[in-house]
Amino acid sequence: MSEFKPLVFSGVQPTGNLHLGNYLGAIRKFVALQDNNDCMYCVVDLHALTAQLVHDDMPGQIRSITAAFLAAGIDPQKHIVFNQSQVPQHAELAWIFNCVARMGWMSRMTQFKDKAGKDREQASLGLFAYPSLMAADILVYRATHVPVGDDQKQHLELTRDIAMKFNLDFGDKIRPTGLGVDITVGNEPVHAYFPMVEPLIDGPAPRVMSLKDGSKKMSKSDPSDLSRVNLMDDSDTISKKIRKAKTDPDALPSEVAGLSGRPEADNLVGIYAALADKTKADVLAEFGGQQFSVFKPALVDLAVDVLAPITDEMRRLMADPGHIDAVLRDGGERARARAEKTMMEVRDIIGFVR
Ligand code: AQP
Repeated sequence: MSEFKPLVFSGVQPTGNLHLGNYLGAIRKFVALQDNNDCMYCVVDLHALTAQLVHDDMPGQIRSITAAFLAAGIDPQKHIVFNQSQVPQHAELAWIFNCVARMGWMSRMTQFKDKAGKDREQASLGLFAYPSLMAADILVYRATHVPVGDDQKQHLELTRDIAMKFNLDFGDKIRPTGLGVDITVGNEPVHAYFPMVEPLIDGPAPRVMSLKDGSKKMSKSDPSDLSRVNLMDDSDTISKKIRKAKTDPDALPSEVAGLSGRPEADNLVGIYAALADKTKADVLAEFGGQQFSVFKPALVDLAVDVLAPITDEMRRLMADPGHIDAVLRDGGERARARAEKTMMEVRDIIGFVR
């Protein structure tokens, strides 16, 4: 093989209502990428156990994320849509990566620190090892590109570190198999089995912030429902949340530089730009000098225009769980075949007898 075959992979946890941050940071990009790429989109249900072990309605949560993928426009026939627990090879590779990753690397993960809170002794081992499973999710398909929100950037850097250490540690074993690819990392030539993944984080809203506090990420686990627009919110609720969103008293600036030091204004302009497929500069060219009393209703109209068809389609799909399960079963079967191919090679590289 002379180079890695391009492949897009990403996942979303079934841990609650999807919100505008998940949509703009991840799902909208998934849809855009499917025109020119081979894509795999995964409901990462094993990861959901790190947030909370027992879920009231795990099947419903998995189906609702799948419905969001389909309602947003992902084609499960051309691409692969599946849930992680149907492909046990993710967990197998994660164990190997647990042995590759170093405690020091994992201890630096800010998401673990945020989610574990003050009482780290009580955090689960799974929460600590989460990024190692995420690396396995991606690399079990030797995926090359990963669309995610900005909050996942550090985990993707760790994925590269894990891939690099595996490639270097097993370099002498990879070469005779003929399975590796000659790549250059920095100035160093490496014979790599696993690719160095490229994060796809760009766009005007890589980190959508809370509607109540421009310094906090919009998040499923925020106790205030007013902090986020959920994909299942109806038009009145979207309108109420955006009208109540925190802002400052000044008019919008005409230049992007004028947004600095104004996190709430910056966030709303970023959301508008992402929903309209424009840049922040375009949005400010239209609304610069206007008060939020003018901008917010325009943002409400745009958000409702974009989200309402997705919400309606999600509701329609959720009414037919049998169809969603069939999509996941079909995707799971195709994903397992790809993952098993990688794992046969990895087992040979390591030297497990089979
Ligand atoms: N606020 C955000 N802005 C942009 N992208 C975001 N993502 C999440 N929040 C934002 C992206 O959505 C994808 C799926 O995320 P996830 O559900 O797997 O996990 P998460 O990042 O932990 O999401 P939440 O909503 O913030 O959940 P909690 O509250 O449980 O932590 C990822 O690509 C993520 O970057």
